[in-house]
Amino acid sequence: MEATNGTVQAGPDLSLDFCGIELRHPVINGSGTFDAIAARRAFGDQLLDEFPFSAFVSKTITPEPRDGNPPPRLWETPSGLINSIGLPNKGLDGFLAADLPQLAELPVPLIVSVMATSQDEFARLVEAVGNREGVDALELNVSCPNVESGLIVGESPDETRSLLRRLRPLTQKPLLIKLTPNIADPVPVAQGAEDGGADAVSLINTLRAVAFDPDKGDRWLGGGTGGLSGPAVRAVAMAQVHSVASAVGIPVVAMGGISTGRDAAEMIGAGARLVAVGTESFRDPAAGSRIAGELAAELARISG
Ligand code: RRO
Repeated sequence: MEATNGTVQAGPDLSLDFCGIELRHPVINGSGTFDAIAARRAFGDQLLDEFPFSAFVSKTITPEPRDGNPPPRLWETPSGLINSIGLPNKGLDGFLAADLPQLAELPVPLIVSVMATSQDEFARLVEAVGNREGVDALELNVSCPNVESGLIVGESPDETRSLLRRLRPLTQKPLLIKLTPNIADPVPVAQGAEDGGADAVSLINTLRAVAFDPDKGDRWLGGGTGGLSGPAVRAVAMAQVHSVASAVGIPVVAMGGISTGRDAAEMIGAGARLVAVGTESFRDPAAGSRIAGELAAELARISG
């Protein structure tokens, strides 16, 4: 198998087409869980030679800059992590000027994650980012648990369909939509997204969670509530991935506690086209490559 950076990797060929984008294996990162710009500073060009993912998903951007939530922003749970980061980012203009040129140098396709609080704002982001060279696809984040935005679009099938109908004509690039697990059933929302013209659905975002500090007599995280990720949520993600993949015709990107090739093989067996690694990358920045290697071995074993 020839990687996009020219290095030759041993093992079975896991390359695949995802929404018209050629990927060398099905393991990508979850948005906001791997800072490729900081990693390039830390590891230099070694990062480009050994990039752990087959595509890179950016941290979510918003139309205007945001500082994010006050600290503390992280709390470790048994087999999991609660975050309350609150979407700090440079805003659209800052992203286009400072981050996009650096992300476009990565040796893999780039998926830019965007979030807004109205259809007009989403449209502004999709028009500005979706027609830029170096951007291969967009992921619409309608599921962040850590910002106050009133109605979360991704909780309503009708709102989700209507958002996709508005955005679909604005770019030729594939539109992924990241779904929330914090509803009774994600299937109608996924179907609304497909109906509206989404090219793929990503799930799950984090599960709404709180850590309480009895000494303080208040919630631990500066933002109050947070989102739980890591192995603790994997069985929940599996249930939702399985039901959504059975109900829609568009590809599913599965994430939620994947930390081994076996976990990835289970999600793919349940109907996912791609898997995304998130929390595990905080422990091991090379986790994506390791999981892709383990997945190759696992799939070879299953197919006998
Ligand atoms: O920045 C965050 O706090 C955040 C986001 Br945008 C998201 O989509 N999911 C999450 O767990 N945290």
